[in-house]
Amino acid sequence: MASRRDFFRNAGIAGAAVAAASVSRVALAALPEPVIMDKAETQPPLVPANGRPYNPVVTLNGWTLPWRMNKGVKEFHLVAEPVIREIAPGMKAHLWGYNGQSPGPTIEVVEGDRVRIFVTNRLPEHTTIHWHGQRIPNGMDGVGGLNQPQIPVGKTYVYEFVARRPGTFMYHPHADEMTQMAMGMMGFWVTHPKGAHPLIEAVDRDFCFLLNAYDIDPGSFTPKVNTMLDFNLWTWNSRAFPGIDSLNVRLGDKVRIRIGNLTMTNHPIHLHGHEFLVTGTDGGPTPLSTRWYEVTTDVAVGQMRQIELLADEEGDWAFHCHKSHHTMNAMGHGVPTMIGVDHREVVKTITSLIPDYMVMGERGMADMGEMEMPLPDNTLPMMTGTGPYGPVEMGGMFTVFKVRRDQKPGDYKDPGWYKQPPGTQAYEWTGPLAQPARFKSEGGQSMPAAGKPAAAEVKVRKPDGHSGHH
Ligand SMILES: [Cu+2]
Repeated sequence: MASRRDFFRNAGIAGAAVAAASVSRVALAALPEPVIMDKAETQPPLVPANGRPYNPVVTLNGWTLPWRMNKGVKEFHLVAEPVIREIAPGMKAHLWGYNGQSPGPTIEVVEGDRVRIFVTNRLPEHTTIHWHGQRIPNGMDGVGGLNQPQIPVGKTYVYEFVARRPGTFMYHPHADEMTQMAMGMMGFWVTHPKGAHPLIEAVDRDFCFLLNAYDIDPGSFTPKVNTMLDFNLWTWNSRAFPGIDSLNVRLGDKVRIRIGNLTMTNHPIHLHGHEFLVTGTDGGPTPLSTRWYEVTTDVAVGQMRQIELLADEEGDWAFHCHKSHHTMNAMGHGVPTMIGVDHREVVKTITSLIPDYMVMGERGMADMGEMEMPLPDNTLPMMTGTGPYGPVEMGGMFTVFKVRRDQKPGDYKDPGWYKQPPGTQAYEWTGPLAQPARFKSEGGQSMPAAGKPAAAEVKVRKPDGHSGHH
């Protein structure tokens, strides 16, 4: 164990790849020693120590797997194994992943590289790895039973191919897929272009992460693997807000963000304060004629999107999935809308019967962000996080894109909260309020209401507690 830890200290934390010189001839004949990560924080970019040069990516709350160069072949060692992943401070999940974390480490290579990946199976069942999006020999495609036998428990298989196409890819099992992906088995893959590429621009910062989702009951540790759509934790690289690190850039940086979706629903990913171009998919770089500016791009199931922008507006800009229930953490379902219902008296009665009963949302749900209900062990508040001006009332797929004038080139550290210059922040109006002008007829001038319909309100509540459609 000690040697593995030393190896990791030298290779991973120092941010340097494993140089061929550091590995003995004897070791080269054997498997590359697996590098294990024990942290969930964003690790610094892994600057390549050998092979063709490239500008490395930064994996949000993740890391890049070091390799060894063996006679011109880049050798990686992935270990599929049970892991404990911190989803956010206060909640840990028992997942399956690779090399100590879920998702597994990012693999970065260069177009034309010959790559050899040793995959050791330390799971309690068989597995495989599929290299999503890549051009590879059919026998390396990793569909268990179709392209290869499953990798049995305790065995190591070798995948070897040339990374033919530059772009943004991912990897995941193609064996007992629903279970293994629900448990967190996945990772990112970036193939950098060999030299200048007409459709791939050089950028100052290059981020990547996977969209994933879990169904973990509050108070428990292991995802339910038979859930089809009703997940309750919406995560980026198996982290939920406020556990997702911010993306920290320098004013004027060209920024690329690569996103892959391995959940079972689509995610409209939205950035504040800037416009971006979709410059690539898992099919490769997009032709210039197909690019237009967006502030939201939908990433469908099994898709990857690569976006690029000029970070030319200073500030703390929200960056999140635009499905509002994806910026919330686990909550009880079937909670009725209580806005406008004053149930203070009712509560007294109910509390005498059910001591833990709690009223939710009679003035909207913002109370939840402020109060943070008492929680069972090992879960996250539904809405949480505190910014410089109060509760942020978020969860799940939410973080902050921080643009700073004084961020040093190559410095990915969190610069803290942005201080808006005086006179550039929304403020309270304290003058008199004018009465709004109103139309006299309710139907408008061209179509006045003929007669008022009788006021009626229908609420359907089924006996099992699920509300019907209103
Ligand atoms: Cu979403």
